[in-house]
Amino acid sequence: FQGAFDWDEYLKESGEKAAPHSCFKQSIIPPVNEFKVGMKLEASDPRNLTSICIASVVKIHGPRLGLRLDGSDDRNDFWRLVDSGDIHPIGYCEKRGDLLQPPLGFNKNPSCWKLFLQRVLNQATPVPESCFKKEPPTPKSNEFKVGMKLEAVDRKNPHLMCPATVGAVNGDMIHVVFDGWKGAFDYWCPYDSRDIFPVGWCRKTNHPLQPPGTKAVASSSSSSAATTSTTTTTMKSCDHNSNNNNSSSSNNNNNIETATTTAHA
Ligand code: MLZ
Repeated sequence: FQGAFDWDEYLKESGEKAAPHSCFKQSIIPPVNEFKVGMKLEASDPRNLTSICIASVVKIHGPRLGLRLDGSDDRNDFWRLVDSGDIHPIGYCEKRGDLLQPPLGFNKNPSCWKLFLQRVLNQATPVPESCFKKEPPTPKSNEFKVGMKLEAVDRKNPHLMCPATVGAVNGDMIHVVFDGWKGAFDYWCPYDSRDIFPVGWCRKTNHPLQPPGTKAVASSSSSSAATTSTTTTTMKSCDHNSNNNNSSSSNNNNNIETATTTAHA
């Protein structure tokens, strides 16, 4: 699948330039992903950034991690880089004297939280500390110029990375315009967003890169995703019987895709 889209040829044809690496808050040598599916960590709840929750690795694409908050369902899965500043080893919260929080929309009775947490932590395989990589430095200023090319996370289908162009620059913000999608997926983000990458990043890191979206080649999004399944701790009620049917949820993989692409496919 990596062979499907060739930046060199594409840049030559369009006469456009790739944004230089110094524009991005990304490591020059991309971090190695040593996480494994099923391992647990602590992560900020993306829907409620002040709370830190237990999360499980559910997917791995290059240096990116598909994460699911324990006690939440797969519709809230999200992606982080292994050198993201808002993921931490188990024990991070406690060390800071903080309490782990249930995720927003905790799908069990709130009174079960403590017991739930205890069980999750007892059974967890924690991500070893050495897997967490240092966050790269932030470039001093916004060096992006209109027309520069980059690779960007499609925030409506956040497992996907796609070729994009800087459509506008305004102060510290840039407008990410996805090539060939007529604006449907574009967004503004700060120049130091972790969702934007230099041209060639996907190839270097073995992360799938979607081809630009001319109607003729509109992608079938998931063919190249590293599919995996994970076990989740289930707990129907607070009554004991440690109701731990480690149900392997083999169709989890499709959920983000079906949930988020139907409106835009
Ligand atoms: N709905 C499309 C995904 C489009 C991805 C576009 N990224 C900029 C599909 O399923 O093919």
